Amino acid sequence: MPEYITPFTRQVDLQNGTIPTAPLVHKRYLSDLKGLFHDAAAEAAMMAANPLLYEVHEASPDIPMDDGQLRYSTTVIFPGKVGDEYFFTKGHYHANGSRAEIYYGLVGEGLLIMQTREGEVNIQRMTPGVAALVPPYWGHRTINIGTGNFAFLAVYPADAGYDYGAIAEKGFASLVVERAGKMEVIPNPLWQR
Ligand code: S6P
Ligand code: ZN
Repeated sequence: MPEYITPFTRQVDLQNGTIPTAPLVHKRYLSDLKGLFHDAAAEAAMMAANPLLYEVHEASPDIPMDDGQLRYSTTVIFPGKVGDEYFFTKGHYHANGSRAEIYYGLVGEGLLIMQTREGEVNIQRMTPGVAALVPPYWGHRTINIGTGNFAFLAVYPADAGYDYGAIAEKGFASLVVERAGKMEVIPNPLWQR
């Protein structure tokens, strides 16, 4: 007999993207993303205030990390910038690189930036109702380019895992910044393959 998981549902709040009954909520502050924003001086200047950049509401943290199991969560990124760069998530590859993921836009306006380990970049716009596929082996980060919260649902294999190292070290080949009041995607001058 297989080991059965008891089915369950959780309400997702479509006003703000939270899961009010989530058993686990991660809060990520600027200090958790130290060194990731391209303007180091702007980052240092904001560090004393240490704003909350985003929350991850984990619907199913107890689902075992076994082949075939799924987990889901919502991510709520608050609006703001470090220098001219919009608030974003840390970004990761899946430690188990062959694992894909689905994102579904819930609230606000964002971008999903993806990158292969060879440096190919792909950027998709995320708004409420947009479903995005993160295929296997693509690193991924989300960015709030709006003036309110940006939130999305993520569904992913429980054994996907997280590899934050490569992105923490090298970042993405493109940066998303605001110039003269408009969103722009520019090459990351520090990026090397
Ligand atoms: C998990 C999925 C998301 C992110 C979340 C925060 O595979 O991609 O739930 O974990 O959006 O991003 P990060 O990069 O801080 O884990
Ligand atoms: Zn992921």
